Amino acid sequence: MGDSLTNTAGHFFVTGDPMIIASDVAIVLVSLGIVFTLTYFKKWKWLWREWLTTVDHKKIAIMYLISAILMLFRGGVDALLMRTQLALPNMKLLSAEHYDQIFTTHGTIMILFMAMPFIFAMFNAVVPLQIGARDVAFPYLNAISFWLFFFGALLFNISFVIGGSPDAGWTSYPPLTELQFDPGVGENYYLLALSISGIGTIATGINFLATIIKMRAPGMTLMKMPLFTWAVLGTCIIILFVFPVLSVALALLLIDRLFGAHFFTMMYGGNPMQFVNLFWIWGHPEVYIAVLPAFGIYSEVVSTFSQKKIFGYKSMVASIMAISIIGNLTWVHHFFTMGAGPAVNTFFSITTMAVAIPTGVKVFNWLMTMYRGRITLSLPMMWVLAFIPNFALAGATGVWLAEAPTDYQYHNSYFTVAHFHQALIGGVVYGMLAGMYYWWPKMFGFKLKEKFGKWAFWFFNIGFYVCFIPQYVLGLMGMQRRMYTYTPDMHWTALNFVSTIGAYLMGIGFLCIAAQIIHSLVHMEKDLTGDPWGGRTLEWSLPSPPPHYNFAVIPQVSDRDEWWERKRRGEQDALKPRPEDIRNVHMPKNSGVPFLMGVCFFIAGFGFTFGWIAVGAAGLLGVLVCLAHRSLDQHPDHDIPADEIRRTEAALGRL
Ligand code: HEM
Ligand SMILES: [Cu+2]
Repeated sequence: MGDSLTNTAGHFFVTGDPMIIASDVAIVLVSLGIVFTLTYFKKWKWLWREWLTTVDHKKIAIMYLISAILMLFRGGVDALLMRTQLALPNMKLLSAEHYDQIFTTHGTIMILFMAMPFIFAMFNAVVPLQIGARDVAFPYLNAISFWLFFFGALLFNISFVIGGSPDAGWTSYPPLTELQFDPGVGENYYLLALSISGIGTIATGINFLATIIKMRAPGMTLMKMPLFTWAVLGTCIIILFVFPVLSVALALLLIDRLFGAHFFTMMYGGNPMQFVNLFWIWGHPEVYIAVLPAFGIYSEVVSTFSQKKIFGYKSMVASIMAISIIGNLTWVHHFFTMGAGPAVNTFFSITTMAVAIPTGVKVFNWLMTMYRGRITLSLPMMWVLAFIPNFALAGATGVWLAEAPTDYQYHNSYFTVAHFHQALIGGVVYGMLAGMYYWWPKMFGFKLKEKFGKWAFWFFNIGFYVCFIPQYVLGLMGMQRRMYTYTPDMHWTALNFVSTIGAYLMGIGFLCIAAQIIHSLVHMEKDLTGDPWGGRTLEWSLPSPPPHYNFAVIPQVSDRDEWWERKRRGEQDALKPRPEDIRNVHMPKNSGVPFLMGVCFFIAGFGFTFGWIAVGAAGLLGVLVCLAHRSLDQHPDHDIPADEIRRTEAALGRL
C-alpha cells in the first residue's frame, strides 16, 4: 500500500531532477509568501474587490501586463537553459528528454502566454480610451476572457511539477503526439490549456470588434480612427477567422488521445498531415495577430515622437487590411516539404512573398513620418528605431524561406529558428515594449525612469544580434533545430558559444527592465499632466490613470488626431466636461463569477488531463452553473450618480 502510494505520487508529482525539486520548493515558498503578505497587510478583501472581480478594462489591462511579464520571465529562463546546454558540444546540463520539454514549453509560453496577453494588455489599456468609450462592448465577457487566459496559463505551467511537461514541440504534431507514442499527461496539458485560453481569445476578438464597430465617440468615422485601433480591428478579424480552427484541431487531437478516435493516426483513415494543415491555418496568421498590434503601436509612437501626422494614413489602413487578408493565405509555407506538389507550393510561395508588399508600405510610411520630424529619442521611440532594421532583416530572410525549392534546405534548420525569433522579438517584443513604455504613464499614473531602461535597451539589442545572427550561419552549416547537443567535429562550437553569450546579454536586458520598474516605483514621479509625451489621440486628453468611467462626458470628434488638433487650436479645454453636461453614468457591476468560471475551467482541464472524466465533467458543470447565474442576473449594471461624477472630476481638477 505504502509502496503503491509513493509510486502514484512519483508519477503525479514530477520528481528526480534537482531543478524540478528546486522549483517545487520555490513554488511552495512563493505561494506561502504571497498568502502571508496578503494576510499580514489585510489585503485579501482588496484583492478580491479591486482585482479578482473587476470588469474594468483598465484593470484587466494591468493584470494581462503583469502576467505577460511573468511569462516572459519563465519563457526566458527556458531559453537560457537551452542556450546554456548548447553553448558547448556534448554538454550534460539537460537530457534529451528534458530539452524536448523545454523547447516545447518555451515556444508555447512565448506565443500563447506571453505575446497574446501582452497584446491584450495593450488592447485593454488603450482601445476604449482611444475611441472615447467608457469600457469595451462586453465588460463581463472581457473579465471571462482574462480568467480563461489566466487559468489556461496556470494549467500549462503546473505541468512542470505535476505530471510532467509536454515535449512534442509547440506545434504538437501527430503521430508523435498520439497516445501511443506520447503516453504521459504532458500533451493533454498542452491541448487543454490551449483550448481553455483559446475560448478566451475568441471572446476577446468578438469583444473588441464589437467595441470598435459600435462604441466610437460621435464623429469618429472609421477613417478618423487612430491607427492602433485600426490594427486591433485587423487583429480581431484574423482572430475570428483562425482561432476556431486551432480549437477544432486541438479538440480532435484530444479526442484521439482521450477517447481513442483516429482523426490523426495512420489507422482507419486518419491523416496526421491534416493536423499540420489545421495547426498552421491558425499558426501563420497567429504571427500577424501578434505583430499587427505592434505595428499599430509603432504608428502611434512614430507620429507622437516625430510630432507629425502619420505619413500615408490611408495606405496604412489599407495595408493593415491587406495583411489581415493575405496573412490567412500563406500557411502552407510551414510545410513545403510535405510535398503537396509544385502548383500548391507555388501558390503559397507567391502569397507569402506578397505579404512583404503591405509590410514594406508600412515601413516606408514610418520612415517618411520621421523624415523632417522633430524627433525625441525617448524609450518608446528608441524601440521603434531598433525595430525597423531588425524587422527588415526578418522580412528579407522570410522571403528566402518563402521560396519553396530553397526552403527544402532551410526547413527545420537554425536558419529558421533565427528568422522566426527575429520576427517575434524584433517585431512583437520590441513593439510591446514600445507600447508598454508609451502607455505606462496612462495605465499607472507615473512614468518609467529612463536610466535602467536605456541599459535594458542596449543590452537587449546588442544581445539580440549576438544571439541570432550566428544562428543563421549555423543553419546554413547544417545545424538542425530541436537538437539537444552536438559533437565538436561539426565545427559549430564557436558560433553556438557566441549565440549563448547573446542570449545572456538579453537576459541582463530583461533584468534591467525589472530594475527600471522597481526603481520607478520607489522613486515615483507622478504624471499630473495626463499627457506626458505630447500625445495626439483621445487617451491623452484624460488624467493618468483615467477615472473608473473614463469620460465624464463623451467627446465629440471631428478630426484624426483629435487631441493634437484641439491643442493646436488652443481648444483643449473643450474636451473637459462642463458641469451641466454631466449625467448619470451607466456602468457594469463587478462580479466574481468570471473568476469562478476560470476556476471551474481549470478543474475541468486538470481532470481531463489525467483522464479523470468525473472531475472533468464536474468542472464543466460548474461552468454551466456560472453561465446560468449570469443569464438569470437581472441587474448586472448600475448608475454612477452625476453628483459623484462631478465630485470626482472636481478632485481631478477638471471642472
Ligand atoms: C529572449 C530571447 C530568446 C531566446 C534566447 C530564445 C531561444 C530559443 C531556443 C534556444 C529555442 C530552441 C531552438 C531549438 O532547439 O530548436 C527556441 C525555440 C522557440 N522560440 Fe525562442 N528564444 C527567445 C525568445 C522567444 C520569443 C520572444 C518567442 C515568441 C514570441 C520565441 C518563440 C520560440 C518558438 C515558437 C520556438 C520553437 C519551439 C519549438 O521548436 O517547438 N522565443 N528559442
Ligand atoms: Cu508562416
